[in-house]
Amino acid sequence: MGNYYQPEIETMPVEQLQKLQSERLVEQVKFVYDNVKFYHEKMDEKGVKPEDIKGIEDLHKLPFITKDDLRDQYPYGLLGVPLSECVRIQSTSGTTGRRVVAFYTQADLDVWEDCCARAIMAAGGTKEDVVHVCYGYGLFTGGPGLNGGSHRVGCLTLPMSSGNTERQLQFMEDLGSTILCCTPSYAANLGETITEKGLKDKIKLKAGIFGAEPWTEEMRHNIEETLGIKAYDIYGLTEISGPGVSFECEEQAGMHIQEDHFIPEIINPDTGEVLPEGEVGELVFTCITKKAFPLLRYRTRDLCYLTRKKCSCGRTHIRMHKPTGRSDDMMVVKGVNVWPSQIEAVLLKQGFQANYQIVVDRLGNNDTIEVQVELTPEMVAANDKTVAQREKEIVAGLKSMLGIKVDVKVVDPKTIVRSEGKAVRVVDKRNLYQ
Ligand code: DLL
Repeated sequence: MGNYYQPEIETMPVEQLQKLQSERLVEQVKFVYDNVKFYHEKMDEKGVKPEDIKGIEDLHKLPFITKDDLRDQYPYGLLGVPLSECVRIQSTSGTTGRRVVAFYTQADLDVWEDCCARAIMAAGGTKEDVVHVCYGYGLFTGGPGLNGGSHRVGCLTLPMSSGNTERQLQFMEDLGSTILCCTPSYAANLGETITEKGLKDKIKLKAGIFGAEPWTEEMRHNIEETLGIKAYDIYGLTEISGPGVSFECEEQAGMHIQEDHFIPEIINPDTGEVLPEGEVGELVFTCITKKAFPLLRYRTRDLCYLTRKKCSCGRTHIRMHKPTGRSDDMMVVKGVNVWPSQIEAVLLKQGFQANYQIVVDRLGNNDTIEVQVELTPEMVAANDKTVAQREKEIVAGLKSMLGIKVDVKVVDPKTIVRSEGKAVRVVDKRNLYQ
């Protein structure tokens, strides 16, 4: 058993927490300076010595590290310990050609699993629960992270991995799964099949822990309704360990960042300036306990804001608001910044589900953007509006949200490919011409 159950740390008064962070930061900066040549040189270049970092108030003096740095240092350039001390790697999918390999010592794995255990407990998990993990296993951190966390809490753990929806539902029914862990898009997909097959009464789920991709409040309500559960958000990234960097409590009002391990900052992505609490900007993390892959001031590219407002759950750890997308997810279409999450919000508000795809292309010198979205079975049954009427309403909703004309095609149910892991929402064909 790990030492995840530490209410005294999760509810520690903020001054005490910050003192702990300062002590850990000072130690970590020295460790990194002495053991990672890359940081040593980067800090020297900036004229910062480990003794200049006396506490969290000096964090801003350290240089940033970016995904490009990770790629340049691939595979071993950022190791803080000899390779013989490492026991595991995990990796990002590398869909944009930027594969990142993260390393873990056994102690790093223990911390990561403790973080996931805290998230499961915050969602009401106890050793009486049956945790159904259908995040992917393997290099992706989702499956191994939640699996490890579930073991620590002592839950019966079903290492289902992704895909094979029939089998997922069979196990869910036969073994009485109570907590579902997967991407929100797969949860929606499962919910759809459960409704179709009339299985809702046979399913015992009470909670879901969903993350790895952005999802809207509207999508949360849909999932909660179709599965009859409370849906909790969980956030993390491979570079910083995996899922569990932050998680929602019963308030479902932002995710508590596990500040005894990770110090967050929000910066202006263009200037690097640190922004005050409450302002939206790029999330940056400094790991203060990790040893094999010890990142300081890592720029995540995720956009969100932080709040230290008191939470009724009693946890004092700062909360991050749902990332609205990544700064590099943003598309510039017809000269306007467009985030897929904005389009999703419009569709869900009009009663559609998150079964949609955005296709961006270029015709001559002009961008084109088309949103394809499926009719829901309820819409087909109600038959109260024509497809043309629905398309018109979406075009108007998107125009008022984005300020540009978007082509819309409403298609039949089940015609858009379902995702089993992270959903592919955007097909940007313009890249083909570059
Ligand atoms: O997605 C880790 C994870 C697994 C998190 C399972 C939660 C649950 P990566 O594949 O490295 O790691 O992708 C990290 O996914 O920088 C965000 O852009 C996005 N992301 C992760 N969680 C959320 C979330 C995992 N709850 C990248 N909301 C991050 C929005 C999320 N975006």
